Amino acid sequence: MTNIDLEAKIPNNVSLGSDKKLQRALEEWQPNYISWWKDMGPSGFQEKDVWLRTAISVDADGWANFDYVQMPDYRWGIFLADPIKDRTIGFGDNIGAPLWDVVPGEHRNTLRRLIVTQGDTEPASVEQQRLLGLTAPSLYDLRNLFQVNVEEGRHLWAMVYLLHSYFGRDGREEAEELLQRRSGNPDKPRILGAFNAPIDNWLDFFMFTMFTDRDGKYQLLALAESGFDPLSRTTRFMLTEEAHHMFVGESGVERVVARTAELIAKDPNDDARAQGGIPLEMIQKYLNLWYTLSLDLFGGEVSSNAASYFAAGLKGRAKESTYEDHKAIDGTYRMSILKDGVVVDDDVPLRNAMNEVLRDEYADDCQRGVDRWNKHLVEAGLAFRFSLPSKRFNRKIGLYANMPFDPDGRLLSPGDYDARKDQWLPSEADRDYVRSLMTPVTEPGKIANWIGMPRTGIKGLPFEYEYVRL
Ligand code: BYC
Ligand code: FE
Ligand code: FE
Repeated sequence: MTNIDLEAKIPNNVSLGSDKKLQRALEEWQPNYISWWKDMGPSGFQEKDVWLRTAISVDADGWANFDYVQMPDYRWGIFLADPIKDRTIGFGDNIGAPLWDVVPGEHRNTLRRLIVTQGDTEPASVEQQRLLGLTAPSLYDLRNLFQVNVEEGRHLWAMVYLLHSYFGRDGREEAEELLQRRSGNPDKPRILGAFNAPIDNWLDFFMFTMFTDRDGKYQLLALAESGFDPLSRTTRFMLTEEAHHMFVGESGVERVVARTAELIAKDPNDDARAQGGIPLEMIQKYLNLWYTLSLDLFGGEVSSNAASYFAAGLKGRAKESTYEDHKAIDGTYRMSILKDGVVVDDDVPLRNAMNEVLRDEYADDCQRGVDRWNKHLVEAGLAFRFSLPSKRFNRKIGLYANMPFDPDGRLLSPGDYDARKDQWLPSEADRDYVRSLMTPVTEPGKIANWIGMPRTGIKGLPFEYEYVRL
């Protein structure tokens, strides 16, 4: 395993010191990154000590060190997972061929685009979440938010390393632009839809880390299969960090659900809202919103882009080795498509269906989380159940973009849809209500009324621990 040089100006396990030109270029990018972080990173807490984990090795066990750090001093660095012995290109037209250690000329633009798209999401999410610290429900949650934020910052470093090392001047320009675009800014928006949507309360945040970070998991799994080995190794290490982000989301929503169930039990009229909680129906609307925004991130159902990524060996399926046919030339994939305004099943050539294959795996993974939330409702003796809406509902990308499907997947008239939309997605009134609950709780051991306690604290520490010193 390649040792991590933690003393270096840029911590890394890629022997950065032996490539002076690259090192200089990245050291020039570093202050721009820090100034972006100070402007667009977590607002109000830059000078506070936060109990954070930092990567110190890429070993499966014990890669992390926990300590108090002020966020601008976080040791953001470049960490690649170790190469997999004897790995060759695992799918597509070049199956069995040696991996690429440099960018093949014919795939240069495509690869750069994939890396830029991936890289763009990372700072975008930090920008989206920058004000949440001001309304955290507990110090435990505040710390988790910042942990997620610094790691998304590190994911940006991971992509910028690839751009600087392998894409010359174009790559350096792209790396600059990753610091120029701004989430939600109409003049210079982030690239993908969900990363321009506002995250203005903690329910948004938990749904985002549940559903949108989980798109990250699936995209990273697909890129980890890449024949371009540096991309594969970078994304494999990013995946180890991603697990925590999804934990924050899934357990966060779970704690909201558990608390709502408690408040319903307490109230003479079974009214969570009367007790200052978030009603189950409202939670479902936020689920509908972030799940569907995240479905869009997989791209069109039928995609020639996806087919060519696969053919070239640039982007595979999640856990490609679990499939039998790695060429996918003759296969088809059954999906619902629109024919003359009617939804019908159709067999699409497999390579063109790769976005949908990945989206379906993702949907199954989301369902497992939703099932765990529902267990709380069963235990509480409540009849309500959460569910994932139809993949046709609220889409902005692909076959079903901007069409009035309801959460059951039925096509409505535009008028009907508009009249009922507020039953399915957070309305202004819902947003106002959730926002009204977001008063900060900053005393160690205390927690806001609308959310339950976590099962355990961080890394064996109690919930009462002072995770952020204010
Ligand atoms: N918004 O063939 P199509 C993460 C564009 S999240 C706006 O259907 P393709 C994270 C598309 O670019 C993971 N535009 O799509 C999570 C294309 O444009 P052009 C991020 C969209 O190329 C939380 C056109 O529509 N990683 O890490 O097969 C916190 C039709 O293209 C969208 C990646 O995305 C959209 N939602 O697939 C922090 C992996 N969807 O060519 C981080 C890299 C599509 O007409 N990216 N378009 O100009 C990819 O693999 C692909 O670019 C996509 C799109 C899967 C996103
Ligand atoms: Fe990330
Ligand atoms: Fe993430």
